[in-house]
Amino acid sequence: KAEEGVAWHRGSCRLCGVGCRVELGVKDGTPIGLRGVSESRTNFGYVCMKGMHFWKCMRHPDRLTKPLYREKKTDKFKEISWEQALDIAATKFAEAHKAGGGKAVAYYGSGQALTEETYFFQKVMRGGLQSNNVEGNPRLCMASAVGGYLTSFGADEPIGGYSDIEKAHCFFIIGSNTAEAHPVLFRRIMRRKLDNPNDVKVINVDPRVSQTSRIADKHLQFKPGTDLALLNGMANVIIQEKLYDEGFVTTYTSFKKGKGEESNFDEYAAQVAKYTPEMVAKTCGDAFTADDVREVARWFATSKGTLSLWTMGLNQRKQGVWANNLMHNLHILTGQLMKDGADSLSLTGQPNACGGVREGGGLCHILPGHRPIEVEKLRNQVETAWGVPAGRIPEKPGMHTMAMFSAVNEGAIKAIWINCTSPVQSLPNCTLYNKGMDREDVFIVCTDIFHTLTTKKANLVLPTAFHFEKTGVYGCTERRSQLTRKAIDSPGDARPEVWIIREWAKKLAEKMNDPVITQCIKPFEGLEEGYALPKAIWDEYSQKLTANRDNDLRGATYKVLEQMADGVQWPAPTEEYALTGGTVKKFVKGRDPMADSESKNDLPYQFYGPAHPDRKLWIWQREQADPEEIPDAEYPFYLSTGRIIDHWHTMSMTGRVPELLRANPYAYVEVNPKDAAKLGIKPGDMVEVKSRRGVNLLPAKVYEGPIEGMVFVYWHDQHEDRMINKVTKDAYDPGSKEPEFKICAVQVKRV
Ligand code: MGD
Ligand code: SF4
Repeated sequence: KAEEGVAWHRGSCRLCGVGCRVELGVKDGTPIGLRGVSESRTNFGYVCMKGMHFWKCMRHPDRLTKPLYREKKTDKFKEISWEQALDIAATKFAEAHKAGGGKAVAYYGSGQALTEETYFFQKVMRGGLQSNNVEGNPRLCMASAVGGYLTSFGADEPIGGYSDIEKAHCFFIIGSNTAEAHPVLFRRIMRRKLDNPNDVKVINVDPRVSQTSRIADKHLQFKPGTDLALLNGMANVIIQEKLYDEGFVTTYTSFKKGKGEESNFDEYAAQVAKYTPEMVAKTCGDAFTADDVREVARWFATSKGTLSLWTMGLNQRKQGVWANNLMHNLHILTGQLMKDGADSLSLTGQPNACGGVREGGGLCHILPGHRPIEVEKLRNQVETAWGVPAGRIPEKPGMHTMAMFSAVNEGAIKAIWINCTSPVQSLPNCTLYNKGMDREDVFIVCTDIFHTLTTKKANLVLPTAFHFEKTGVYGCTERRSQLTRKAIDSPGDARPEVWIIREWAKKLAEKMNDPVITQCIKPFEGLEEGYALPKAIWDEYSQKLTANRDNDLRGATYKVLEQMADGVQWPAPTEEYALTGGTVKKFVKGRDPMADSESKNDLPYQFYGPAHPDRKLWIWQREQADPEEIPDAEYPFYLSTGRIIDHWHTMSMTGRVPELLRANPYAYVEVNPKDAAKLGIKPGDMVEVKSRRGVNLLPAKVYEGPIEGMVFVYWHDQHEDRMINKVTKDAYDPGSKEPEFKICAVQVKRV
């Protein structure tokens, strides 16, 4: 009876990179609930707590419903019309451009924006405003994984996907609390282990014992920042005990060192030889033994299929790309890659970091279709597709995230558009990087569904449509595109971003008297915003800019995506092929159409990734190196930060859902019982966590989670006293430019 009159609309979940298939129930135009669908091959009907509840944001009374403006950041916001709002946004960006060209304007986006939104924003920025200052929060999240895949595999692509879970015999979970950050995927891993307790091993490698460790046969805990030694040590055992796959290595592997100089197997074996199990155990803090290193190396190498999974524990590091390389090394060395149940799979944090930002051109150094910006031929391909003059896109990459907000601090960026993210809270060492946002000579536009700590620093706040209030595509960890169609109207005057971008660009073209900007939006003129407009944007991107690229999506048209309830895995060059579900195992002839069409020899595997001219997988020599900041006498503890199951990032959404807020209302600091005893800290005591950059005041949870000498804080809380990014460090990986959120040094004391 309760279901009477309820229409269920298919789509994907709004939160996290798992990409669960869901259905939104709508009755009389109002959302009434969200459910999983048992026939889904992605989540088998399961959804997690936060996934189940995000629909409650849709009719939340705090939703932004009118454009808001203030000339000065000290003024109060006033409601204005869309006409006025877009005129102001265009005037300010035109003025900034006049003053400083493309370098003075910027777009800072999100791995939660739809692909159509990211693609369209970067088109107007690059083709229209001639600016490569196009960035987004995936820089804080996935950039090291991109660097790792490109340098190890030659393409920003893993080989397999979720279907390997049910075939894996060994899980190597490192730097990932999968149980809380990717809960529905973890359920599949747990099920595999419970159904095959003796045949499946789970190894968890993490400085903190988490919910994920509970199913582990072996948990290796280590001093933060020492895991590069462990990964090299495992490679050493595998070589010493001749557990590597000689045939695979000989046929498919090259060896590299430094910045890409040639090396060979013997040199590599000699480099890792110093990482003896005994040396590794000591370097990692003596929380495990040399025999543990030997044992996990053997499990890894000899299982019938080893699947490694990781996220921010490897990525958010000063040596993030190297850590990713070392992970891939183990898979290449042992051949634990191409067979079912084996893969080296970096889990994505957000629902559309893969698909939207990485593939759609949402970072300062890449154009759509994984095209590096410096390559003239690739820039010209994009210019031709857009019908803009050759040379329109600047040849140099724009500013990466940390450089972008430093330029805001200096007033060098004069107008910035922040979409679907809240950098005031999510940047490391945020007090420093927030300063510039208060400058009156920096104009800030925010597009969001709610007020956030960032909208509070804006001049112009534009209310946007939320998930299921607009149409578009997300891409999840396993490179699967899924369409969510508009199912309900947005509240008040909130509009989809694609409409906002088009109308803004129209005014920009007028104010700058630039017909090339008009050209950028010409294919989308007059289209209705709920479906026709995003469809036209998707068509342009997928048909013109992914053709014959490693993320070829030409077959994943809206028509096909509407039929394929679980979406389509790329590459999928034709509709006919996309209707089979797409590519489940990449680089394998007969299973990946690109491997067939790009085939250069009789070998079964074709590593066609554009970054490796020799079409081989590369094993890298990478040494253990310290993080940027390590504890000393003054700041004697490691601090690490991460997610908790009930909340999403800045909590701007999940903090407004009573069920989720009640479950975890505020951040706390986890302290190891041995440290707590030394410091006289009891459960619930208020504790000061202080670094060289800032301080937090947090209740203590005394818990055998973090290794001795380390404390852990989840980063979602917005309260001034508990915003841990005031404390974290802004050091970043020199290659990926991803910040080291996972490690810094702090003082910890009871107050
Ligand atoms: P979110 O809360 O995801 O955080 O950090 P942010 O991106 O800053 O912000 C998303 C915003 O989008 C919210 O304000 C939400 O209201 C808004 N929104 C929701 N739907 C829509 C929509 O349809 N359109 C628009 N325009 N807006 C919408 C994430 C970042 O934080 C990331 S990706 C990582 S991986 C980092 N992780 C991390 C960590 O592990 N530790 C610490 N200490 N800091 C971290 N910061 C990083
Ligand atoms: Fe949504 Fe991720 Fe939860 Fe699935 S696991 S329901 S995608 S938040």
